Amino acid sequence: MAYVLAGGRGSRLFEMTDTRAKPAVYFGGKSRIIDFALSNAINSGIRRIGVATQYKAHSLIRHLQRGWNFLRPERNESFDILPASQRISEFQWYEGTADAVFQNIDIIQSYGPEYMVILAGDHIYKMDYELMLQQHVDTGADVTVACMEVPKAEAVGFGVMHVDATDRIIDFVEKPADPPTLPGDPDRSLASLGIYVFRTALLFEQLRRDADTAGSSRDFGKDLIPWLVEHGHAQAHRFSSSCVRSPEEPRAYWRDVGTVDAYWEANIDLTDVVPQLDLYDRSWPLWTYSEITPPAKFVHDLDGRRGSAVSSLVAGDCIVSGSTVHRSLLSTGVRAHSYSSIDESVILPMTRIGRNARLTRCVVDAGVTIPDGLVVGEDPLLDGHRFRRTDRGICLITQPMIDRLGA
Ligand code: ADQ
Ligand code: ADP
Repeated sequence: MAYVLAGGRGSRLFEMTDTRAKPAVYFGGKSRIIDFALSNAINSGIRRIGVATQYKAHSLIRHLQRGWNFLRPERNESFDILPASQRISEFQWYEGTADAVFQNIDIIQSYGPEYMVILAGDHIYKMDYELMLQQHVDTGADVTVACMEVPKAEAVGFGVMHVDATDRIIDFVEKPADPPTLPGDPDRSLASLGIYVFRTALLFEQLRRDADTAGSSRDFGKDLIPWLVEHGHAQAHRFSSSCVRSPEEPRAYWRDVGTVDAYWEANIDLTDVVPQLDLYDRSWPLWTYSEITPPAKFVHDLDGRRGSAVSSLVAGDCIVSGSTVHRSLLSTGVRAHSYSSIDESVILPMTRIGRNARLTRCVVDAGVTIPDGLVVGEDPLLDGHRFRRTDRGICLITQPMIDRLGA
């Protein structure tokens, strides 16, 4: 059974997660972030899935209900949405990630899975969990933790480990201020991806032990994993060597799109001629909920000069009418009107871009109406006053920010 943790807020995405949890944030024109972990589970052959939700879960739950309800109990499959619902006590929401599993032990038990794959619902990656599961069975470890080498500077945001020659984890620290580095390489660290495989019985035993431990924050990275490293057998699973069955897969791809810059970049990367993340790989399809939409349409302006999109991804129900789109991503239902231009921008669903607008290096939230003539990305000072502008000069635009322009 795959158990997806989807309750975290993702506060570094600012206004994009004001009304929705990070796993529900749109990504790649047609999908939401959580679709990547769920697609990995389906593509790895897993047909029992639970998703724990908590923070601002409405649009996430709606998406899961619409898109992921195809698993059928009569075929021994299951799909459960598990919102924090004070099942253990009326004073207790999900405390940490481990608690989000602990509070649903009885529901998991009713399916009797032998192994559990615990995942985070907020990363963009392709991974064959079956390979990790096989390694877990082969090594006989108590827990297997997926890991990847990252630059030391980035490792501060991860659980960081030391391994021995057999990749057994001998030390684990959660989000260290000064991350330990790889032997012989002072610039790189081995980071946990927050993906764990356990035998279910052992996981339950550990969750109960941890629940009885005073002072525990009930978290995998802070409590359970460090305890098992010290008292049991924790094994590392190298992500880079495990990606996907398809031999054509160029390189392992894993991204935390937790900041506006990283989110923008990962989306814009998809417009490369040969992107690292291949959404067109039929051996590893990205499953999602998708509305029934008419095809994207391109109409030229009165001069017959504009009305095109190049090096861009354009979803269904978009109409590019007399405007120019370059290195951008238009999600479902975007309308771009005459004489406007969109460059290196991520436009989320149901956005309207008025005439003569010019958007450069923007992320435009779902449903925003960009007024006629608005120019963003050309005057850093003005942009910084009006929108959320990052150090890299990316502007996040939401409807309340647009409404304030008129005030
Ligand atoms: P973080 O990602 O910082 O570190 P956390 O904020 O706990 O850990 O989030 C993990 C996942 O659980 C996210 O998908 C989040 O949405 C979800 N989540 C958080 N709190 C939850 C709750 N109360 N209920 C349900 N779901 C919840 C973790 C590990 C690190 C590892 C990184 C890799 O702790 O060791 O390096 O993931 O990104
Ligand atoms: P998404 O764009 O992720 O599909 P929605 O925009 O429909 O989601 O809304 C996400 C959640 O936030 C929903 O629960 C919705 O009811 C709520 N929401 C949306 N806009 C507002 C708002 N202006 N004020 C308060 N809640 C809102």
